Amino acid sequence: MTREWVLVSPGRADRPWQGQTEAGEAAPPPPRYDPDCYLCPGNARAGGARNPAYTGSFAFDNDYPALRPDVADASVDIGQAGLIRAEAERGRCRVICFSPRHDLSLGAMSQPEIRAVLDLWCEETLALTASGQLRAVQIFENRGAAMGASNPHPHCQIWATAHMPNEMAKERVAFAGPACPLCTYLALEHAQGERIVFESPGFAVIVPFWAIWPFETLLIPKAHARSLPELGAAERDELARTLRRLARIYDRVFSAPFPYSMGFHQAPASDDAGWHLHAHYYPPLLRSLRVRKFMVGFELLGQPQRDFTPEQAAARLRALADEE
Ligand code: H2U
Repeated sequence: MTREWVLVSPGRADRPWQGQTEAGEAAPPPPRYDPDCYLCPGNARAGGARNPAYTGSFAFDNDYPALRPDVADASVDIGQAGLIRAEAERGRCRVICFSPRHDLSLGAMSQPEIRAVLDLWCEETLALTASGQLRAVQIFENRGAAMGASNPHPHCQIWATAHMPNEMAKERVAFAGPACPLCTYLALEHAQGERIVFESPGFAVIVPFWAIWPFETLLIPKAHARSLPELGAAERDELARTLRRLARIYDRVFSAPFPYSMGFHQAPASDDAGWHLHAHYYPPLLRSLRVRKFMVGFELLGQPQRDFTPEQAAARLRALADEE
């Protein structure tokens, strides 16, 4: 998809480890309501606003947005060399609480509750692009302190930008055609079967052949939908079940809440390239709850390297899948 190589070195996970371990992920479960949480219903946020006594999912403008809508066009290219080049960026940042409950996660929420979150993602996607000013809508969840989540209350963020972010720009090249790479890829994965974690009539969860992170997965709708709002009611129900099922598998890998960053790549507004909606899950853990994969030395200076094969990761995740 991005025309980059990954070095696969099965067996390296056996090497001794005396380095950093993660602390705190296996902390005691949080309470249902935390009076000090800035995301719980009725509580004051750090920015001064107060949350309503919401009973389902709840969206608000990020009080510390990285992007603002009211930015004038501007660009510089010092010496016209393309090296010291900048463009003004406009956008909006939203925060979505999945549930009023402080102690839940997508894996612990019911399918109808997740479906409601999904409907809110669709509404937000349409609302953020309605004015024609913003094109790319990035929905993402940072889960767990190891992935920089600022608070255990189940939530995600949405950043919508006028320009295409780098990762989407790379994928856009692959989606420019003529054939859809994800439709082709799904057919190849079905033929091989080795990297599929689980599937339902409408969705497949795969450890992609090009996975970088140890337990990285790709969630793909089998039908060629371009964006979340394009999914019909039955597909949304099924996607909600899929999100729940995958979250539960991850939490079984090390018998504890599994940190990750996940997010959807959907067609930018008014884009005519052949996008195929999908979600990436990037979990950082390698050997245990306490030992993560570091993307350092060779990964930073050369290319990503993984310590066991995507087929091994898929087999491990597949063994933890249930019918839920
Ligand atoms: P993360 O846990 O992924 O950082 O998301 C939480 C977001 O919530 C974060 O971007 C915002 C932070 O800016 N936030 C508010 O908008 N209001 C608050 O009162 C605290 C946190």
